[in-house]
Amino acid sequence: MKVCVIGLGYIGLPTAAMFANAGHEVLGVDKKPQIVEALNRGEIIIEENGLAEFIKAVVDKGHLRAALDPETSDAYIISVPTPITEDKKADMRFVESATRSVVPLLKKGDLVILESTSPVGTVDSLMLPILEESGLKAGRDFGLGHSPERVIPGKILYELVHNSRIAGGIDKESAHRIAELYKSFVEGEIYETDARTAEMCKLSENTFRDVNIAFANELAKICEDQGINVWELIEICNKHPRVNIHQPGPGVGGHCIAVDPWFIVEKEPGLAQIIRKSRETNDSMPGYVAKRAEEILAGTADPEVCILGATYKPDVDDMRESPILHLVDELRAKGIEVAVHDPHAAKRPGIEGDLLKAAEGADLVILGVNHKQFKELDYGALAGVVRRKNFLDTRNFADKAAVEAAGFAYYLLGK
Ligand code: SAJ
Repeated sequence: MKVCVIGLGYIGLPTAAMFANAGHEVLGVDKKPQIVEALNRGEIIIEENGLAEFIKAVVDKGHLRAALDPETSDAYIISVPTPITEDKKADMRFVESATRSVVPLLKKGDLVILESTSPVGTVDSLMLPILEESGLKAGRDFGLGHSPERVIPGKILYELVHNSRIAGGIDKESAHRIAELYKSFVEGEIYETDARTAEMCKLSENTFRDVNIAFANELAKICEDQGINVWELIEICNKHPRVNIHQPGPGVGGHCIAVDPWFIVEKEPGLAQIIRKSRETNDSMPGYVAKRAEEILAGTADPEVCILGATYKPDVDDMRESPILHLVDELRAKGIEVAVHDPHAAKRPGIEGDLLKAAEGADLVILGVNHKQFKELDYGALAGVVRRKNFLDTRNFADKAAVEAAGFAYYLLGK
């Protein structure tokens, strides 16, 4: 088939390459000329394990090329950002304009698939009326539906193939055709359903994780007050065969889990009570950590803090929506000077690549992200450059004995 993938980001690009590798003739479309030009040279401008080699191979074979605008195809896959506005509403402008760009090209027998994570009703209330401006009727003349991705950054190529997938159509025929198309590379199970269920599935999966993490964060606060170690508590609770409490931390980041629950709240503000409260609980964590830092630093003149880690999760370079950025703001608002060290994000402004430079003169070191590199820190060297030996671990990740052996006072979030 001729497949047109609109939006060549972290999801659209590998998805386009998967279809190309499966033998389809694929056109990738993006508004950014640098992405289009790079792809046509067989290159990419994002970081993802194995993606550069994979893209080069399919482009060299001539199965994948890129353009600024869509061209006549048999299937259109929309994989554009659905960001959130300041007042926590989904910004659907990119989905809308991508849908509009398909209208003049649409012909009988085509298939249009939304991949972007979107509020319930996007397919039937936003996309369908736009596409029918072509004079064609959805369902009768063309297929339409939603098939959200479920991949985790860092393992995208593996998970695109092996994860199970949802194919939600505006009718049974659309769902079935979507499933058949994705079967060209997906080895996991593909579940056929309606478009609204598919939209809600994706939102519910990420909301499940957000609510569970919020529960862990609330437990952390309760345990601190009750003289209990939350990490030990969770470990023991999770020995129960039907309990799986997630991990507390300095907050929830990324462009998915910290965003998607708001798409449910936006539609159902009266009903989505636990969901909203969970978002608020997770968003309260940077402030909570900052308050603990302030307590540890009480009485210190001109206090300085060094934070280890800036990214939204371990072992990636992605700083989008990172709770650490909020922690930095919270600390600075309290008049505390902050330096941030991150080996993965060393090239970003404000991030120090050299650990000892960042820690020089610090009165408190906060471990914010559980990067592999932070498992074997040289605490002796760290002790040599700081002003006061205080260490706050927000991830229960540092080697407490080694931290204390170097003379630091060890503090743990949730204890
Ligand atoms: N976090 C905790 N405690 C935990 C687990 C995570 O505080 O127990 C924090 C992390 O530190 C991080 C944030 O949550 O800041 C989110 O990280 P993540 O690794 O859980 O998730 P993402 O955002 O990288 O990817 C998620 C995945 N969804 C689920 O696991 C349900 C992925 O499968 C989705 O494809 C992706 O969102 C998406 O695109 O929606």
